[in-house]
Amino acid sequence: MTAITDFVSYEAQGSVGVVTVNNPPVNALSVGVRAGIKGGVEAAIADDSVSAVVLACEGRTFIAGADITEFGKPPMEPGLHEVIGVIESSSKPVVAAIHGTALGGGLETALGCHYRVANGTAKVGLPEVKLGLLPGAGGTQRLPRVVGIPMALTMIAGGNPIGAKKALEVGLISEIIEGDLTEGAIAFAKKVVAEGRPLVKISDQNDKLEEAKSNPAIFDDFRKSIARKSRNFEAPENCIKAVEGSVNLPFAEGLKRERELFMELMQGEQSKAQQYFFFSERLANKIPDVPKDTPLIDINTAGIVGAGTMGGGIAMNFLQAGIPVTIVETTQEALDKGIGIIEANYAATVSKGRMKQEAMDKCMSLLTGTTSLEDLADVDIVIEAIFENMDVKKEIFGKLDAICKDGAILATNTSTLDIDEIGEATKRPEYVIGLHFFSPANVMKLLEEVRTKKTSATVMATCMALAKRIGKVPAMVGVCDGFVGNRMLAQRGEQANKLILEGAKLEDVDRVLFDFGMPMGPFAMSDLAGNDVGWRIRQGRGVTSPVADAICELGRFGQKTGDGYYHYEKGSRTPQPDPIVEDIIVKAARDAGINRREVSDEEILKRCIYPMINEAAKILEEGIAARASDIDVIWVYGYGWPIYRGGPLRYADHIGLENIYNDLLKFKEEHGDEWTPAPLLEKLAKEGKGFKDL
Ligand code: 3H9
Repeated sequence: MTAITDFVSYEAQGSVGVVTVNNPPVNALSVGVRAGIKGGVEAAIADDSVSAVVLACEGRTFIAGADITEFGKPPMEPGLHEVIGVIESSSKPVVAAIHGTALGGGLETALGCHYRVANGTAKVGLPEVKLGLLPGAGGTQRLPRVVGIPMALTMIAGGNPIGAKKALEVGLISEIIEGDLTEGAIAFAKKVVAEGRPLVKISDQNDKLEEAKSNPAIFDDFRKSIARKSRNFEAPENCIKAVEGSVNLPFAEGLKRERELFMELMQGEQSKAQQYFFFSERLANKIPDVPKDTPLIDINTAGIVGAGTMGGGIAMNFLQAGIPVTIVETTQEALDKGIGIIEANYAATVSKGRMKQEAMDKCMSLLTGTTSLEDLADVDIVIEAIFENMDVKKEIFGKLDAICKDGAILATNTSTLDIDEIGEATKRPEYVIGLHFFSPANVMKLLEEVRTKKTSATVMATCMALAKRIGKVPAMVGVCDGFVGNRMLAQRGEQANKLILEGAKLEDVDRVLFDFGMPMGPFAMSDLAGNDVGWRIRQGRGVTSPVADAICELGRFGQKTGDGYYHYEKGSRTPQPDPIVEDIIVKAARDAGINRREVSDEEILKRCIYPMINEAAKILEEGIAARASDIDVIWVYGYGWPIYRGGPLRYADHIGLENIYNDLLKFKEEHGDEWTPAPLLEKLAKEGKGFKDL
């Protein structure tokens, strides 16, 4: 075996030269890998003892793409185009042997090969769009030539990978290899030589482009089909334009077009924010004071207390991950209702073709309902998901502590209560943790994990790993009112309510935040979640909010009652401004002695977002969140903050903390001390720094 570079080796195995990449963890195409593949393939071409080449990878995956850490740095030779050029123009057939995930530049490299084989669990895709980019090494020109325009558009502008079976069906790979992949790929390469099969250069193949040539509307139809999902994103449109280039331009020109469109995105703010977010999401997984090798508790079974909307949604995550769940309710009626809703949710997914009936049956078979807490004696983790009442929660945790086996984790889904206090209701406070799921719990990706002063490292590490297993993105925070997400949200809600009293129309507040990129504004969101939820919390705390309370007093709880801040026609979710609500606002303003005025969109945006940023600075100072980027993860995955703005604190850095600080001072002058800049924000602003420098 010859080492070509530190990351790539070459070995002739009989008549086949094998080029092997070994750059853990994901074989990203750093410069050493690029140089190694180029050198390896050149060595094979020069090696008279071999008549074909296999490109394979060590470790858990084939090449998962360009090395994202190299982005933004000066380019280093050889570029990926050059490497792929050497492969494609090789005089000996090159076969890519794919396992794990061939993604981005990894798939583009494989598309430069004359043939591709994969094992049965492999996935292939071009996810660059998720980094705010497009495939920049020929992917937008080669993929359409293999799978046709409609599928290429879906894969490139959508970014989701496909499995080996599908890849075989559409001709993206030639064979699925059973058994040892490299051996299978070598045998395949020998077959190519023995049968005198051609050196398939995808760049020469144009047949699959014909359909789009005769039907150019295919692109606009596709644009329309993704318009809602891709709102405000720049990358999907550039992806479409690049694929259009594959149809309208010769291959070499198409590559140039792809390059231009790629560079446009690479230099833009959206892609930088999305790349930042990629690493932030992975960083959030690591808790600074919990060592990487902390032993984990085996989680093979889960118990859930409460089969309401949250409990049911939480249960679904575990069931889909193949973890048996015992769900507890106080009455058989409530239990049947809760289980019925879980079943109906799955059935709806099956009917939309997004889940197989067998998968649903498997999930339902893992679910056991009971009205007895005692049935949780043997589970490895319990998640309590009942209504927000400290006394009741403490009583339940006391009981669970007595019932559950030693070493079982006791978690609460509370979004408001002091989990330190809940932990003290047990004799095992180090096993108590908050697992705050976001509604709908089976859909939203965020899991805000809340450590108490006593939660053990093992419990934290276990819950971080568990989150990944059940398809969630975790971020660890500390105990405070509202934790991180809702504490910041409360600041926004307060300003939104003040703005409508001062004269802003509530539909304008919602529009400004929607246009900024949020899925909806605060009032539409409240109508969706149920205005009664906040009303109950306010009543419990003895606080009032004139407009919100007046709306609830009229039974306007939101979409579920057909009226809230907006009116909703029967069966419709479209909010319609309602004069009754405008009257309520005008009256409340008059009662409070507020002179209403025109409020600009700019003021709405700043007044809603800057107090969140200010609050986040306090959260960081208090150590409630370990990193600014964790807060960004919480807002993107828990509240739909637009990922192309990276998160509230990345956005703050983009605007500049000095600018935000000056605006806070201006608002303080106009509206009072609640606008006092947080000391951390003030310090960073004065030092000309950002949250990124913490
Ligand atoms: C591209 O290819 C552009 C080209 O078209 C054009 C070029 C001209 N680079 O996710 P994990 C790190 S754009 C550098 O926890 P998993 C990651 O940060 C690229 N590092 O593992 C983490 O580090 P750490 C297109 C990378 O098993 C560690 O690897 N490709 C890269 O859950 C493990 O990652 C993509 O967008 C990278 N490309 O998932 C694929 N990828 O341990 C991006 C990962 O220090 N990657 N790392 O936290 C993924 O989707 C997932 O990582 C993957 C593995 C599915 C591969």
